[in-house]
Amino acid sequence: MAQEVDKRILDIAESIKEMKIRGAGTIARAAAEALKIAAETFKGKDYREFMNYFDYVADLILKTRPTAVSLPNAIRMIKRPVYKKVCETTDLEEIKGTVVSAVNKFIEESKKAINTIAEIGSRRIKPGNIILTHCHSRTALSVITTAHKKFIKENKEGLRVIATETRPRFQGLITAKSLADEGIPVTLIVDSAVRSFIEEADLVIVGADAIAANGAIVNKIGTSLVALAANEARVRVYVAAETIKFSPETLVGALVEIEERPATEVVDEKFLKKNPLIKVRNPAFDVTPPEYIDLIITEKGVFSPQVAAIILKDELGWSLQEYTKCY
Ligand code: RUB
Repeated sequence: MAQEVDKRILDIAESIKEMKIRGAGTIARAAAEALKIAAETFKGKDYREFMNYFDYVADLILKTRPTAVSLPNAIRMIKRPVYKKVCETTDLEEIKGTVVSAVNKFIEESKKAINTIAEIGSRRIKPGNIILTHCHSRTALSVITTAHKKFIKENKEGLRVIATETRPRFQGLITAKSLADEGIPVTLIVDSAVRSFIEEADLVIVGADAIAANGAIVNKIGTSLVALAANEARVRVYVAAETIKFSPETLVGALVEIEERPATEVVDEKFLKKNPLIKVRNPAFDVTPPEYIDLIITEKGVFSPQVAAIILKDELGWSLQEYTKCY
């Protein structure tokens, strides 16, 4: 690689790997930002050299975490107009400008999508509802806080939330703190207490890392158990997710890869050394079958998981076509 990778790009890649940048939507927007930095800091004069650098950075970011499908979707959405531009012109400035505007458009639309989901989702919540959530999904939280603020403004009863702590990385603590900052009372529980508390809840709202063509949801490990308990207790389960969480590859038979993280997130090095016969498994996500999901709330509207394949065809089907490469 003629151009050395910019330090800010390496920092983004490292932060995603180490989960300083985390949550599927945030990862996607950070990936887009890295491509913009690539365009803004490229020092060469040749468009082909730039495109090689651009592809290299895209691959570097893609390899950081495997499950959140919004990451490859974001990269595809940015690559598409850029590759098209390269077929029209060899002017480097124009090509770099296309990267910057594609990234800006992606980030702007993604933020707008979350606000739309919040607005749509909040219509499904009633004053005084108790909502159970798992992990830390900014999309799910935007639905909850939007509904709560609306009720308070209308002098109605606000919401309460039951948040799981979410072992082993404790993202539930971020959830609890950010809801408390919005004035929403939160009860924090250990993950294994979900079945004991589910009957207190009116609704479950979670986010998603990926949505498969059959309507299955891939989200933080434990989500499927929450959904199972909710199903048993006849509590509805809503998934709040941008359409960039739908996985186009699953339309053609691929499975979503479930990230397995280090054992040291669960127990410390000392424990592992002392107990060589104990093997620790640490999958970061699990799959909730469509039967356990009542509704997927997206920026395009609310859908039952059974229509996931249609959403995929309408919104992201193009991404399965090969790019025309003109360099
Ligand atoms: C985060 C997680 C979130 C989804 C959706 O996992 O599972 O529920 O990513 O989040 P991790 P958002 O902490 O391992 O990244 O709605 O913010 O995209």
